[in-house]
Amino acid sequence: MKRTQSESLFQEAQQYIPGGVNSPVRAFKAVGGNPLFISKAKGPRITDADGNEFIDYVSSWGPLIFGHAHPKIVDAVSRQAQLGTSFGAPTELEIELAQKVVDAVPSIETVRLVSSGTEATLSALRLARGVTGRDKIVKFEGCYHGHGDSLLVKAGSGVLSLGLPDCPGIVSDLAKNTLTLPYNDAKGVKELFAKMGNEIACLIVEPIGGNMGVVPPQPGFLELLRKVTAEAGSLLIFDEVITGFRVSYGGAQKLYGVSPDLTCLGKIIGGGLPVGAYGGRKEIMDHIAPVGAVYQAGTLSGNPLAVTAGIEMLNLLSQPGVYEDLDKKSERLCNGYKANVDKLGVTATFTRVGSMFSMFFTDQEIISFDSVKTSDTELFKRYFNAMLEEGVYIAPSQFEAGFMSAVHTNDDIDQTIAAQSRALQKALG
Ligand code: KE4
Repeated sequence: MKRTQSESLFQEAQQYIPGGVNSPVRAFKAVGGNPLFISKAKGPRITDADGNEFIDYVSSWGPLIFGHAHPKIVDAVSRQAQLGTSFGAPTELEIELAQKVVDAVPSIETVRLVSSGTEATLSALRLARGVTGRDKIVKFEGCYHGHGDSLLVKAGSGVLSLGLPDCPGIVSDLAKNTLTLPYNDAKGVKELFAKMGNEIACLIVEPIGGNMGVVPPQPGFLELLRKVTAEAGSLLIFDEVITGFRVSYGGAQKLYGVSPDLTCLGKIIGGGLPVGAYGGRKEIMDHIAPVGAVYQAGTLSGNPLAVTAGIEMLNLLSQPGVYEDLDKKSERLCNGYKANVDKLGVTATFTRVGSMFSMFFTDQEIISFDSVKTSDTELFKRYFNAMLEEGVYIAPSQFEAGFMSAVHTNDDIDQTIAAQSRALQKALG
């Protein structure tokens, strides 16, 4: 596969941008080689700077559930651009998107728009601490909630230990207020809240793990989180930046019937442009400035172009049958993968919730970050590069999710299944 253009662009990019990328996971560090520079994309396919075309299952890490450059989104954004790109003043468009989110997501009565998932989660944490007057927060190993300081924290020695900075620059006095548990660890959750529930401002969780690869909640896990946080007077925050409008029009909270106190959104609600959001009951959200005293602001929050893309995306997703179709397509792909794996005698475990899915090169049941870490990442590295050679673009890490779009056709899927069989054989050597 010709990569000369991407290679030279990568050399040039590194002169001006740290690591040549504006987000670390794009650098292909986990899979070797240098990143492909993408020049265009349409529907389920992307084309790199060397003209190589790929069937895409990264979907820009989740936002493009209706594929790349969807005409309804492009036309609407182009029209809005003619009317102005940013005013720093309220617009009718923001009311329209906010109303769609409020109508769709069961636990959201009012919502604040921001410009990224990270902004959404760090604002929600500040709000929870402001409302409860407490400092401690709880998160789960393997869940990623953006790069806010309180969230770039790794588990200390014991399960109930205080957090430690997960990278330089995180103040240890802040990190120690972040408590970390294994995902799906019901016993640990009960022990922690029994021990110090009244000190905990909030618990933040991806209701379906998407940043370890896809790790679904065990039956009863989300209900337990709802119970113990309510009993402790702590806020339950669902980070639905990936799952929001991905696994159902009302997100994971609709799918599983568990209502958090605050919900963080991003990705899909921006339709491929920068939008994040956090929302919840009005009594909580009214603590946010200018109504309340918890400060949060943003020059481009509710940006007209980004909000227009988000509105069009939610219009597309609200059509009847969309999620049933996404589920059927994703099942077709994963069943094809499973058939390939079985035929070749490869050890692999699959996870899927709707149109987010993963294949792990392990025989372990996938319930936590520890179980995911048993995967053969060397085999994944060979598999990833073989898939590229076969024209299929998957996430450049075993610990990321795969995404189906509404515009992948059965033919695209069958081509992918055939390509994956060849890629597996190459990877197995
Ligand atoms: P952003 O700040 O990247 O918009 O959102 C942060 C975030 C928050 N919560 C969840 C559950 C997320 O998955 C993310 C971001 N996801 C990663 C990859 N899974 C984005 C890719 C990247 O970092 O470049």
